[in-house]
Amino acid sequence: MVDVLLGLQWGDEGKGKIVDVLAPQYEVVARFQGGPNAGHTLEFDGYKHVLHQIPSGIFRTDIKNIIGNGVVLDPIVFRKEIDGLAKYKLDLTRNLFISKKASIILPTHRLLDAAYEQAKGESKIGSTLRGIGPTYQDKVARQGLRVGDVLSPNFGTKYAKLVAIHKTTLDHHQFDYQSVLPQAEAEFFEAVEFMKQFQLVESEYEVNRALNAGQKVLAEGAQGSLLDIDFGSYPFVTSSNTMTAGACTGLGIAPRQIGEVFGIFKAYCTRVGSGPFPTELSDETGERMRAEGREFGATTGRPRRCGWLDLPALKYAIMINGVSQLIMMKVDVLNIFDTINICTHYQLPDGTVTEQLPYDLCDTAVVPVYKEFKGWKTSLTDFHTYEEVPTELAAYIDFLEAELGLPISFISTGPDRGAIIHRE
Ligand code: 2SA
Ligand code: MG
Repeated sequence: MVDVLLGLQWGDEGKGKIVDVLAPQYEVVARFQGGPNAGHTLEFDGYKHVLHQIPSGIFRTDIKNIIGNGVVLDPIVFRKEIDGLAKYKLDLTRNLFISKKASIILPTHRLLDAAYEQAKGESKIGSTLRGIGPTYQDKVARQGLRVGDVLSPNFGTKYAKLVAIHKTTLDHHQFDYQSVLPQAEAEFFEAVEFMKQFQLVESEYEVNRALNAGQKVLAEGAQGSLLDIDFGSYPFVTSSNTMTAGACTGLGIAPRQIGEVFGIFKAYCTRVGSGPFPTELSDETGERMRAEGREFGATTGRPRRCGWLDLPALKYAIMINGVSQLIMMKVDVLNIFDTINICTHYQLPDGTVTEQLPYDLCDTAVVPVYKEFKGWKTSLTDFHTYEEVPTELAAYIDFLEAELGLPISFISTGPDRGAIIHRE
């Protein structure tokens, strides 16, 4: 079976840590969407390492790591990531596989990302400027380059053809590329050569062969469900399907192969970039949350917007993903608060109270309806079982499980590998 692990909010739920905890149970860990916009932070043995495109199983040498066809891969970032892993002495040419069908991010895709954002002005998406949107655009327009193309003698020609199209658009936006492109292109072609030493494969065969041999596969999501291209707060979304269904198309597996769906959420909410965020706290409480939770982007270093847990949004994410087990992260960040809020409903401008996400969330000022909980006001580092946790925290967890109709299997109480309560 393929188990899927994904974020139920706007990303940064702590997927990196959980993949690392779960990884030993799997023979294969695969990324199925997104690209260098992701930042999965792993902390272990005093190291802190951020992965962007490489699957989080990479530190376990007996696991096969796959970058699937649904991913958009930047060869320059890839090379830097591999160089950054050198100190761990892993043999990456052996256990890292890249789908030939994955899309390639060109230097001009990054420039287009910046040009489009600049043109949007006030209404910009707040993209990570990694070229994600323009690369998926070319994929859907059937003119993109794929990893397998680098092996073709025509790669240079294909590249030049696409870049010519990009330059027309950049010219239209009066966006300067002359000063940066030659340098970036030289780096790009070197990185493409570098990439060829890895196993470029038809990864759908790798994954399905593993499944037929009875091996367990973990599909590792990036970003979060509320950034999904179809179901997120469009247009303030990323350009891929971040939901469970994306694992099928992004790896080439049948829906009936999906086993457990692990849904990760933080005990509060954060969002980077623009777009609606009903429970956002633009006050001192929000600032304390950001400081306590060290809420700054792992890829861009941007401060994250912070707010209380949003149940209507969480229930929506659980619904579209078919979540079977919940994992709650960073509950220790709430240690400092006297009272803790959970948004149970939204009040719409006409006074209606609803649990449903409005279609026009981007244009509707919804007012969150909160239920207040007493804080536990104590460090959680010494608690390793649910039975031991403070009664206030137990009440908080019980309420969530009852509301969400699912068990919370793991509760993370700190950044380290060991700071986790596992409920059998
Ligand atoms: P893009 O670059 O086209 O995917 O941006 C579109 C929107 O998606 C958001 N987005 C993210 N939100 C949270 N975390 C992400 N990854 C990095 C991380 C973020 C960082 O894991 O820390 O370091 O800033 C991520 N990637 C994309 C983005 O903010 C836009 O709202
Ligand atoms: Mg992240």
